[in-house]
This record gives sequence, structure tokens and C-alpha cells, in this order.
Amino acid sequence: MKTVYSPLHAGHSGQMELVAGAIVPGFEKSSRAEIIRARIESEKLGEVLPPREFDLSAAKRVHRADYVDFLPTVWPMWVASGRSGTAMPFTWPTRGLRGDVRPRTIDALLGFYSFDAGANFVEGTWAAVKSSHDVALTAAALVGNGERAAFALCRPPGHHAGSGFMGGYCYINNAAVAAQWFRDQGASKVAILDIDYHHGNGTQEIFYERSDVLVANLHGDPMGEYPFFLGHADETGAGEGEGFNHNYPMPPGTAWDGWSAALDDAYAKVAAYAPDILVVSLGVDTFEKDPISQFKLRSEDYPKIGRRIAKLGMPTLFVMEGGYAVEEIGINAVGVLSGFEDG
Ligand code: OKP
Ligand code: ZN
Repeated sequence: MKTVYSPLHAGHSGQMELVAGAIVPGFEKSSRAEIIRARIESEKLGEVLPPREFDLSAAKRVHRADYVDFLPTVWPMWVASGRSGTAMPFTWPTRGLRGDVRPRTIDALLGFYSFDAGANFVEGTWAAVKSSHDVALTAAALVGNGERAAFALCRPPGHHAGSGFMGGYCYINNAAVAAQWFRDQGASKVAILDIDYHHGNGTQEIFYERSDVLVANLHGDPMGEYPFFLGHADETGAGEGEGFNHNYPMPPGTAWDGWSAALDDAYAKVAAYAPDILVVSLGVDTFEKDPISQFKLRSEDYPKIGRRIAKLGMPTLFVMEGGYAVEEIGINAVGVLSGFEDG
């Protein structure tokens, strides 16, 4: 399987994050992508290719144009307001406030276009976000051109980014952009299987009223886990999209038995839908040693996931999402991909 990777991700580093009342170095750090790439090379998974540049028209098919256009302006506005360090939002237009009036200053705009303080900006952030988007579309094109599968080594991740907002380390929803791109290239149905530990609220929101993109999500129960405000089992889609969204919230401590039972159910939903293309939002923060997550998958489980996904027999695009146990992130992510290759 070929991988698409860009070194520009590394400019998105050194950002700080607010955790339990303290400002600490971000968990979503650049070594994540480097360790995955090194493992791809040592395991000889396949060629590692650079992305081609795509314009933002595909992104604007799933995100609001004003939101996409805002992203490259953040750092220049931050600097112009006399700041340095990390740009992050701290005020949001929640219930009882006006979320329909676009404000003017950088602090206000950061809140207007986000749902939490987890999508931070440093100088290289926009270039990294754009490269991650290009990585996803370049890998999508490989699958579109007949490869059985490809791996988009995206960083930063994307699945928390919704049509008009960033959050949870995510800016552009790489998996959603790729799914839409497949549709626009002629695929009639696309399925997205999101196996990151956290619910892919952005992906769900983007496709919630559509039947042409099925979304299945396995994740920590939002009653007690980030992103808290979406991802319940009763969210099944709306309008045209009714019945095309499937959530599998699971309790803390869930290990292979419980998790793989949910995967089997999601698998059956995807198989019954019979999409032309499968996009996998691949997070490995389900790992037992993940520092911010509560599931108990082990390294030996990841190849089993890949083998099961391969049995669907669908052209498959893997898009990297989360995973914060940096030491094992290469073993686990490449474990899924190698398992797929064997399956
Ligand atoms: C991204 B992905 C507050 C942030 C809370 C955010 C987790 C984002 C996970 N500082 N945690 O789904 O792996
Ligand atoms: Zn996650």
C-alpha cells in the first residue's frame, strides 16, 4: 500500500494546550507522524509519496467557504494584534448568544469558528493543515485510479472539524473532503468508518442529512468522553440521511471483545450499504496506553482490525486521525495497514 506524507506537518508544533486547568505542551505533536512514517519504512509497507497541491474547492464542498478562507488568516491576524506563542480561542457563542453575527477581531473570530480550545495555531499551522488536506486528496486519487488501498498520513487530523468550525486538534475534515471528492469524481455511494477513540462529530454533522455518504462511528460514550456533545446511539441521521448514521458509544475500559463486536455490527452496516469506496478514519487512540483515552486495545489487535476491513473487499482510503501513545503509534497504525494487506 502506498502512503502519502508531507514534511510540512512539522511546522505545526510547539503549540500549547489547556488540560485540567493547566497550559501544557500539546498531545498532538509532530513526532506522531514521523514515527508512523519510520515504521512504514522499516516494515516496507510500500512507497511513501509527497502530495500534489489541490485548490480548496473540494474543501468548500463540505465546509463553509468563509470558514475555509478564515483559516489562513488566523496567524497573520494574531501577529498583527501584537501576539506570539499559540493562538487559541476562549469565548464561544453558545446558547443565549448570537452565533449568526460574524465578528471582526481575532479573539472573537477564533471563538466564532470553533467549538473548543483544542485547535491552536502557531506560525506553521496553516501550511500543515493545507498539506494534510493535500495528503488526503492525493491518496484519494490513488484509490480513484485503481489502487486497492492507500494511506493518507494526515497531520493535523480532521474528524472533529465540522462544516463551519474547528476543534479537537482538527481544522479541515480530511476524511470528509476525500469522501466528497470521490462523490464528485463519480462514486455514487461512499462509506466512512471512523474507528478513532473519539466521536467524529464533524464528519457526522457534515453528512447527517445525506444518504450518499454513510457514516459509522465507534467511540467513547460522549456522556463522559470528549467531544461530549454528539455521538449518542440515537443519532441516526435526519431527513434524506435518516438511517445513514450509526454510532457505537462504548464505556471506559472497553477492550477487544466489546470493541470488535461493535466493529462487526458497523461492518455489517457498511457491507449492506455496498459503497463504491470506503474511507477509514484511522485513529489508534483506542490503545490501552493512550494518555488521553480509556479503551484497552492492544498492539496485537490492530492487524486484526485491518484484516476485517480488508474482507469488505472495497477500495479503501485510510486517513490518519488520532493516537497519542507516541512510542507505539507506528506499530499500531501500521499494524492496521499491514493487517489489511494480509487480509
Ligand atoms: C482528537 B482526535 C482540551 C482538549 C481535549 C481533545 C481531544 C481531541 C482528540 N485541551 N481533548 O479525535 O484524536
Ligand atoms: Zn481521537
